[in-house]
Amino acid sequence: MSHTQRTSLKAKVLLIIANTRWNGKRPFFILPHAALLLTALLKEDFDFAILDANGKNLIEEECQKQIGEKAPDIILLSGQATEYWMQYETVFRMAKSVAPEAKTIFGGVHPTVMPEEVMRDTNVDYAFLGHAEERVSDFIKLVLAGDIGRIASFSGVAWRDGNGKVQINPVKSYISQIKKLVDPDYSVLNIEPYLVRNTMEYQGNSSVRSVPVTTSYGCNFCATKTISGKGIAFRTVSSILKEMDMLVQRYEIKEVLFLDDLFLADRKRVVKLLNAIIEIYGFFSWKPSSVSAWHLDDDLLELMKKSGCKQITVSVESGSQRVLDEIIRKPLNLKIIPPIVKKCRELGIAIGANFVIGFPGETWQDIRESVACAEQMDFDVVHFHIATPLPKTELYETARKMGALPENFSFLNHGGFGFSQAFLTTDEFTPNELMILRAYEYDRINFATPEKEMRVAKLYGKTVEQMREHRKQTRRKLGVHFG
Ligand code: B12
Repeated sequence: MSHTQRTSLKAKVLLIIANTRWNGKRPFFILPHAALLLTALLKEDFDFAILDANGKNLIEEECQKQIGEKAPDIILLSGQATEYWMQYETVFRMAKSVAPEAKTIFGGVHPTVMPEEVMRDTNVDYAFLGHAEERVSDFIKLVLAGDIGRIASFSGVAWRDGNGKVQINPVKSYISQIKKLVDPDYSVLNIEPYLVRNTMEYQGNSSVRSVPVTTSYGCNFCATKTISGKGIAFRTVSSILKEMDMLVQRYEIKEVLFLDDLFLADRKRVVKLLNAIIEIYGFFSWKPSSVSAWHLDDDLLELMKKSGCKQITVSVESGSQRVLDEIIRKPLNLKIIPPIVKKCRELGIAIGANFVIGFPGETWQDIRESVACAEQMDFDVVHFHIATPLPKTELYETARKMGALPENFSFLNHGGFGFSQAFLTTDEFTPNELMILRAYEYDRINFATPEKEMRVAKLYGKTVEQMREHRKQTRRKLGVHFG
């Protein structure tokens, strides 16, 4: 359709959500919060649409066809994790082949931490770094107007100058510095495909209609200093309740997942939210993602239970106090964990724990201490992860300086970067040792007795037989039990 035939005078902006299953990757099926915020930020100014290849499970050809049919002026893509970089490249290749005139803008975590690399792909016209609030609409207008002069001084974008040379304007502000957070807008994305995830392959497993609600932005670990700065932006209780109410009324949601890792960080806000949930719903099933143990105490756990919390996962990371203190500098005293487990048992809140093995500087003995801790503390389920040197993290820099990364290491490795892969070799461990240990200790600890086997199966809403098959695949593929 030519521009003159259009009914709307507004420019057509199309946000594409890549299909996580492309390129043989594990499926990832969590409602993308960024898409809801971009809707709120763009739908008034533009003719805004979303092409959700993930929710609709579109094959590449179908996605490409639909991009062509929509004839957008601007194509947006959000990249939350470097692990999925191949799918992002696929989207831009498709976009340029059927809509060569459209300008492509790549935002989200991946372009924020790796702008040089993503701009090597000439199908990406612009990388957008950092938060979108108070910026994205203005930027799209500049792109539509071809105003290179103002783009050149727009902070937090990567672009090409008249000679085709990539220029990167550093990020000047973070999400905690903006004046007002926007509420997620559900009016354009069809969220139905994301509501039930009752399989073990998808994160945020749930057998009832459930949805993640993000309540804060920022974090203290990982690549977050590059992405969100040091501050934290908390949504207000009334904004969260408004979203929950809409989800219940319109989508008959039965459970909410609070997946932001800072959900409990502001005690006052959590207490206010949970009391309001009790007042409004009496009881509403909810689960947080991983929580920091030091935010928990008996009073809070009781309130959490009363309001509907079914399950928590504590991020212990290491069972070696030395590793916590000296290597990851996490302010966690392991002594506080057993009383929390005890209280959760008393209240009937299921408690899982996350451990990370394979940090640079960690000894084999430290790793064995983590395994022993995971076993002795009697969690309902434990997960072992392998330290991943993500781009723009201290972990990556330390590993590089130690010579722990392979010579040909690349984040953009076709063989796979990310989940359940080990990369570091030190005097103490090799990638293979870590992957074998992880898969077998997961199996040994979680399924030690018939009672434990049933407990874990129940937690996942699976039968013991289904669980056994999952375990077999986990062992056979050393943890890569999907795809
Ligand atoms: C909550 C969270 C999750 C939740 C997801 C919840 C959800 N509904 O999406 C869960 C627990 C499921 C999760 C899973 C994973 N996560 Co996570 N997660 C986070 C966390 C803590 C916050 C993310 C978030 O919701 N932010 C709020 C949203 C709105 O922000 P945003 O996506 O960045 O979007 C803003 C801007 O980037 C921008 N923007 C985004 N897209 C676009 C697009 C355009 C065109 C434009 C202009 C702007 C724009 O606008 C938005 C509003 O300002 C971040 C840490 C962080 N501070 O970012 C890690 C983080 C993103 N996760 C990370 C990882 C590694 C993962 C996993 C791969 C872990 C794993 N091994 O399984 C998976 C895979 C996720 C996937 N497939 O995308 C890493 C990614 C690092 C990297 N380089 O890859 C981070 C940065 C943490 C870290 N370790 O450093 N995660």
